[in-house]
Amino acid sequence: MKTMMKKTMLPLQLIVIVCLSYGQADDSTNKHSISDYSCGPLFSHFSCLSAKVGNLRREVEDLRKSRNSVGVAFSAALRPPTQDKQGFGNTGPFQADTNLVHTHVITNVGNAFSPRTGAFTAPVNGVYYFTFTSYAWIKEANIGVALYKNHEQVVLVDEYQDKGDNEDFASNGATLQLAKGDTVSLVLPSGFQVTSNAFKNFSTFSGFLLFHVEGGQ
Ligand SMILES: *[C@@H]1O[C@H](CO)[C@@H](O)[C@H](O)[C@H]1NC(C)=O
Ligand SMILES: [Ca+2]
Repeated sequence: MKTMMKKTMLPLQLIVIVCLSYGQADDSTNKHSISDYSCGPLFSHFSCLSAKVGNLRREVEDLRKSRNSVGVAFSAALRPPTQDKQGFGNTGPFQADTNLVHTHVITNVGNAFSPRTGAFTAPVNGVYYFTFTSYAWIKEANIGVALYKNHEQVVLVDEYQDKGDNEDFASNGATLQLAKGDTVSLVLPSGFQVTSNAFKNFSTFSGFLLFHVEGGQ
């Protein structure tokens, strides 16, 4: 008889727990963590378990919210300092390495990219992907663009124009693990040039958060 009781009690327990936890779903002001609930002798077994389930539901809800709040993605295009009739113009060459500021924002979810400084600033510790495409329409000059993490060059493209070929695209990209506050920007190395267009988005810089790393580097 005793063993019979035990067997029928188990599914009943589950039903009661589920019912209680649904009943608690609106109580979102309770901010205890799961470990605060030890089902000690002072609590009745059912209400203790149902409190645990209710708490787990809220934790899952919080996690879901924090994940959704970290949406980070941008694309921006370079614009020329001066332009010809078709809108084309070159940036550089300069004697020193110079920040390339992509002023035309196409997408900037999360506002982590600044069209004023040209730099992306990581809003959270995480792994990000960046890519850039640089255009050249320059006779006998060299196109080159480098991607920097803080003050360190990470990847570079360069193209030495040979005679008879004066139109090229070059691109590169990198997956970077960043700490909150790290910056990523594009640099025009000294002596190089890049072409852009006032209306078309030829030379671009894009990046996005792949995933958040808890307490990461
Ligand atoms: C450049 O990007 C803008 C969006 O910011 C778009 O409206 C426009 O059509 C693009 N230009 C070309 C020529 O693709
Ligand atoms: Ca070439």
